[in-house]
Amino acid sequence: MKIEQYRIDQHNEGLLGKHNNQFIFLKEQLGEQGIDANAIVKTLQAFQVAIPSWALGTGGTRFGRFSGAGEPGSLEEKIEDVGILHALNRSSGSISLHIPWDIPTDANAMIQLASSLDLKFDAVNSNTFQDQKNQELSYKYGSLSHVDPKVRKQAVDHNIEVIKYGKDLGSKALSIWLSDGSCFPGQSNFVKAFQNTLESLQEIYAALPDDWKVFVEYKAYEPNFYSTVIQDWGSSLLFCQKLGPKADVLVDLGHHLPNANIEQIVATLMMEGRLAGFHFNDSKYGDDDLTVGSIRPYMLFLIFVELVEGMKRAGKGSDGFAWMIDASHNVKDPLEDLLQSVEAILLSYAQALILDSKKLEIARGENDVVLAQQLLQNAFRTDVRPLVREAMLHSGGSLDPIGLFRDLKVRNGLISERGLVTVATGL
Ligand code: AOS
Ligand code: ZN
Ligand code: ZN
Ligand code: ZN
Repeated sequence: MKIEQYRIDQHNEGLLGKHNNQFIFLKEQLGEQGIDANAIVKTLQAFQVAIPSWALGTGGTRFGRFSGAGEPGSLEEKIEDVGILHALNRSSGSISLHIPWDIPTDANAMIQLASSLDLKFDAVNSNTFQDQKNQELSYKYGSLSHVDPKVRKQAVDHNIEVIKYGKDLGSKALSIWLSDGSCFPGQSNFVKAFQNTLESLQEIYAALPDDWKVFVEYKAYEPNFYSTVIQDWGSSLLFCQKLGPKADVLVDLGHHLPNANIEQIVATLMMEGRLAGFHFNDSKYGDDDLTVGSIRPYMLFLIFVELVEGMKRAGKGSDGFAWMIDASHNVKDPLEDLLQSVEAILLSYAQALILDSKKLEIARGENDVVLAQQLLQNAFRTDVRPLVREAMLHSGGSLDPIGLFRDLKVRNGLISERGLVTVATGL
């Protein structure tokens, strides 16, 4: 199933009058504040967020899973699904694969299919948090940190194999999320676990092609509930610093202890030039993997304020970082949900882009706390949806991606093509 351009254009025609009125009104308002709406639209158009292959099917919890239908059963179908999203919003131009959930047996065919849909391959993800069929040694007690060097070697070899798959697809980064840790006090020697992990990571690092990066993701807890080897941004940064310049810290929003000041973490990592990018999602309690912006949109905005500042300081555009959605959904259509997530990311980015950062700096210098807060909240409370819509329109996307997805009955089309296939994904 492919969404033809004329369908998008036709649908846009009906919405254009209303959209133009809203955009012109906002453009005038912003113009009065010295902000160039067209420049912001261009910046938004350049922002691309990767879609993980595992978010395209209905997720579940350890209590069960309520299947969706017409979900992708093969890598080809996963690529096609991301193609649908990208056709609609023109902001989801890449797919992130998880090995061995997605083994690209014919890399050239996958590249061809992806480029016919205007897609690239984002970072490849390794998996040493599960045992696979016919796997010789178990990861029950860890992988890169394991007490047994043979298990560590197996995990290192797997990561090196993932790099090879990624190379064939044109990926430029390996993402490592390590579930290693312990469930009970006394189970693990923290120092040895760190050192074993470092040695393993060093071997993986040595196998990275010159133009590659390795992203080191941290997570406070789960599946281990007492300790995690790479538990926080400090541990992750420490590993990256010891590894070298090709290693950077990956921030997954759901991987923090409650109430952590994530925007400050982001500012610090950017200051050090060690932020790899993001796994976007939202959460109320833990690693809930909910739709981006559904619970704490103000926090997401504050994070984007730091990102915009950090990008300016580093002289980098949004293409200098790896942005990905890492969410999973139990009750929604995964494609509709991903459209909501991408929109939420762009909205926060747009709000951060209209912030008057010069005035903010002056207010800070004068300890004018009230004004500083007001500047932030003015930006956050501005309805920037016309900017995001204009960006999608200019890139050939839809003014109302979810509306069009529903009008075209895309899910029904996928069900008739694929049947009631469902895939279990998400952690
Ligand atoms: C797990 O909690 C992490 O977010 C990882 O990024 C993981 O590889 C991904 O969510 C797939 O399960
Ligand atoms: Zn993640
Ligand atoms: Zn996670
Ligand atoms: Zn998760």
